[in-house]
Amino acid sequence: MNVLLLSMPDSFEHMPPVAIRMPNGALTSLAGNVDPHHRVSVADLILAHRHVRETVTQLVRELDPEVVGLSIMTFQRRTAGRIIELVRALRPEVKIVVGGYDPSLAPEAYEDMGVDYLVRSEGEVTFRELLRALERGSGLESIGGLSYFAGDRWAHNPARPPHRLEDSEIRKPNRDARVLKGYTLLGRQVDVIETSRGCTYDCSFCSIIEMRGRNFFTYSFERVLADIHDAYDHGARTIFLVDDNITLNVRRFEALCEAIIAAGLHKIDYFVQAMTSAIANHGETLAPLMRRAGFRYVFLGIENILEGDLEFLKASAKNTERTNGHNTGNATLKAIDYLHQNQMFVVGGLIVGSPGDTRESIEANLEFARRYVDWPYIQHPTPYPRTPMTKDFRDQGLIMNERLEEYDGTTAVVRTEHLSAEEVEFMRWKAERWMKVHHIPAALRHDPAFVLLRGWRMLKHTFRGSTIWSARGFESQKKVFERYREIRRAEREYV
Ligand code: B12
Ligand code: SF4
Repeated sequence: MNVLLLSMPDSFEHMPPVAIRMPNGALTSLAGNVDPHHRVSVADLILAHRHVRETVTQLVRELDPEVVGLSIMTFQRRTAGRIIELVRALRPEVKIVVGGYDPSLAPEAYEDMGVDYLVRSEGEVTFRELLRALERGSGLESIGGLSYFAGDRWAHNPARPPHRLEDSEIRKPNRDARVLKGYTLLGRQVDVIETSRGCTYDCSFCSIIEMRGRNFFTYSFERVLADIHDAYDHGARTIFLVDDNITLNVRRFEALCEAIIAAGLHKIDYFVQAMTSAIANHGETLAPLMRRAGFRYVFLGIENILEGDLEFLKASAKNTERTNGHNTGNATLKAIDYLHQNQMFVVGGLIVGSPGDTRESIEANLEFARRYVDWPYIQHPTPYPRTPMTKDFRDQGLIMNERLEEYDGTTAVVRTEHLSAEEVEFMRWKAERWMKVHHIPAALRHDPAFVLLRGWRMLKHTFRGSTIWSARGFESQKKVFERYREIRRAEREYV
């Protein structure tokens, strides 16, 4: 069968396509796991975000797919709906399959969107079985994790348990299936790889637990190294490890760093997400190893520096430092220190705008970011489907905005007990732009050609809404913020 897999073009403030265009790891993994006789094409629409309609039209005409699959996050739901309409208009008989976080956690939202099949949670085996059933014309009732339109109603088969990843049933991704070009992270070709799936924590803002339960399964190092080699052979010089929480097993992570060094793959730049507690409690051995293995940017899930907010986010445990088996406070500063001592950059993941937040508590977090993080990744709590936090916000009547396309993490859609959503967003926006400017010298040293050629476009993007008048102080920052929000609204019209 001819299969076309699409990821959505919608991006958010901290991943501007002018500098960052990352592949979606789910689609190449699906492509690598269908039966080999199918012809699968993968198109990451972030690579064509200004020409979505034309690109999808051309792909559907040229590739003539019988099945089109879409990978969707919640803030991309509206764009997905428009793409589904377009594909249907171009090829009315096509079978449309959706998967990813949003369809898995809000399947009911897709029942009237012109979709034929919905794959819940992990997709490799379910999608493979679905294609087999479509080819043979056999029944769908026995395919775990599948929902489908059964003539007059939607049927939801029982869930498929998370895959243990230990056998070789889930094969490596198929990167040859990609049909668009231009992946980049600050000028270097970027790719994504996975070494594990799952997490055993239960942060209230995170979708992972509802998506797959609390568990942690790992791929063998042999597979991981082969995957890194494959990404390198396809041109990647920066690799993002998309594991939900690779630092759950620190000893394994250290062994992985050693394996990367032994395999000579440490010339690549790596980017990873980590818990502060893991880095603080094991940094003495872990951080130097990470550096030697090529890790350059570490996204730290700091979430918040104030204990009250951490409790609301249910993120205290993963931010706790331990000494001789006893809790000895917040792990953040120690973790940052270990990373900096080993010449790694900290991408500071913070969340501001929880119910109890005041102007002072938000400012304390912003000041912390100014002083200690190299690249801010500050977000607002966002009520994604079925997270525990969503229920809290709804119960307290604090959700101010139901336009899901604005649920991109940097648009405040909830208010606090003390501040409006707009005020919270304004405070973050005003502070964060300047923090980003401070990282330019470091980026210049590592990627001079990119920064010299593209730096001004990145700055223009970061400061969009500003004018000569506002720079000279003749216009208030509130006015610039309003203009920025207008521009942002227009950017969201991808199709
Ligand atoms: C890595 C990651 C990123 C990377 C993305 C790299 C990339 N291009 O892939 C970065 C850091 C850039 C990122 C950014 C964002 N992310 Co993010 N990210 C993740 C993370 C940690 C892992 C996702 C991943 O790649 N998993 C590995 C792949 C193989 O698994 P998968 O995507 O789940 O796909 C499987 C199934 O879902 C299914 N499937 C998926 N698509 C499809 C399609 C079809 C047709 C089928 C059949 C099946 C299928 O099959 C796949 C294979 O089993 C998750 C989860 C987490 N623990 O936090 C969040 C997560 C996906 N991100 C999330 C969000 C909100 C964002 C941001 C909006 C803001 C933010 N919080 O950072 C931005 C937006 C990015 C953008 N487009 O601009 C949310 C999504 C919530 C939701 N309900 O939509 C998550 C769940 C985190 C959370 N807050 O809970 N993210
Ligand atoms: S530690 Fe990370 S992956 Fe695990 S539940 Fe918390 S935010 Fe999600």
